[in-house]
Amino acid sequence: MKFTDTICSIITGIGPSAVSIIRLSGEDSIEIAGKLWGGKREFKSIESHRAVLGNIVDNYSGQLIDEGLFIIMKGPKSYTGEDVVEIQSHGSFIGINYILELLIKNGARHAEAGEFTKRAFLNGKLDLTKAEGIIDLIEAKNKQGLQFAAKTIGGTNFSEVNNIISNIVEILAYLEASIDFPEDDVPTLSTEEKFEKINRIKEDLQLLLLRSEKSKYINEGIRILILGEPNVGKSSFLNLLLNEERAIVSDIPGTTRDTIEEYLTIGKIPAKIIDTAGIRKSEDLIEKIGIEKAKDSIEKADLIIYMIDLSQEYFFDNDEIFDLIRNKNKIILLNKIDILNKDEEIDRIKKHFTGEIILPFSTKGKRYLDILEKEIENIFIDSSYDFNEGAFITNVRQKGLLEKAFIFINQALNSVINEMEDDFITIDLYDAKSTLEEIIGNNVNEDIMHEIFSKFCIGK
Ligand SMILES: Nc1nc2c(ncn2[C@@H]2O[C@H](COP(=O)(O)OP(=O)(O)OP(=O)(O)O)[C@@H](O)[C@H]2O)c(=O)[nH]1
Ligand SMILES: [Mg+2]
Repeated sequence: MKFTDTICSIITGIGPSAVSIIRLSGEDSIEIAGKLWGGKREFKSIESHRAVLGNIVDNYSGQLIDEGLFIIMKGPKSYTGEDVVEIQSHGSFIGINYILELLIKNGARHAEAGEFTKRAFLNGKLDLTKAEGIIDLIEAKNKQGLQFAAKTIGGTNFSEVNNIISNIVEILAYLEASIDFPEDDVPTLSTEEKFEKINRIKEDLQLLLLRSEKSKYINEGIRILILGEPNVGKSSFLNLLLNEERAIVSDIPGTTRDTIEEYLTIGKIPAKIIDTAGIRKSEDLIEKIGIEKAKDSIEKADLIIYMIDLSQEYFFDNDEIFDLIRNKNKIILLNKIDILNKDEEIDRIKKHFTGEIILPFSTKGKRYLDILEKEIENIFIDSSYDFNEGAFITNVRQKGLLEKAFIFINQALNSVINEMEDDFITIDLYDAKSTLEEIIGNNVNEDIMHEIFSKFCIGK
């Protein structure tokens, strides 16, 4: 696709730094960057993909701005597929803005968020899975997420989806031939062959969906809600996880008044953790926090950490809070074991909460953290699963389309089983095909494209 305008933007972080990079992309990028070039050689004669040092000069006033490296990358061998120039200057806020203003004065336009990558996509330099992989890589919250994203950029997801599309096309070719030329001697598929071929596609999709499900929490993270009576150590627990004094801790019950939310990583899992005001059993829970609000945050949570203060006697007679979380993933922490380590009391609580994960704990020191982290990972990640093998579709948009394609394939398979006419089978196969094509970006509309690329940061 040919764009007539040339866009520019800083592509490194903003703020004082050793080096910043400004990128220009478009037909006139060499011409425009050349206006600021204060080096010895004629700018246009510089070889592609070669870094050359020269002055950066204001072509209107003649003022010297900085010294920098200029790199011309002639299309199509560039990020966007267009002629690109990158200027590496010192990372001065004033200097960078000066250069950008000049580029604009000389005919460039400031790039919108994601516009470089959008051009790369429209010029066929990358498909949508790779484009979305770039966002995931930039935003990766841990090494595993980074690895998924890097593989996506490497093309793993693209090729697995593309293979399935090719397999669908192959069956369609057979079916169409027998529909269009029923009298002729074209090769046809028996019901068994149709079943076998379409079933293989179903299995391929199932595998992709399974991998996507297995990696869900690694990618999307979890919400952890800390609940318990006042003074049991909820805020101390939050602080211990964060390794900082984030929440106020005191021995006065009712210290935390509102919820406190923070982000952290537990093992492989990114998590949002929410500390709450203690819930007093003696008081009317409904009045205290508003049942709807409590239910809402409980419902949204993937894991409840329910804390009990071992140094106080725990009364079971009024398990209102517990009733609310009965059906949730939860871990019960018997806190303050450093003060009181009484086996009978622990046994008594364990007996009451049979079937629950119950861990002795103390927020004084880190010695109980490892076990807790393992338990959390066990709940959300299948540790026996090999996360290195194959494609992991982690993007929510792509996952939704996979599910949709799976339904179409299932319908096609049912048509085969019920020995319906080939017409019925092909309709669903075509729908499955175009749904999968949307994943890699072969037939996405402008709105979807806008939505995807607007998620990028400026300069990407
Ligand atoms: N010995 C001991 N004291 C603890 C432990 N955890 C918390 N405490 C103490 O218990 C008191 C209450 O701790 P917080 O973390 O404020 O408890 P909370 O559950 O957030 O209390 P509220 O916000 O009032 O609901 C403080 O004096 C803490 O120092 C622990 O594991 N061992
Ligand atoms: Mg608190």
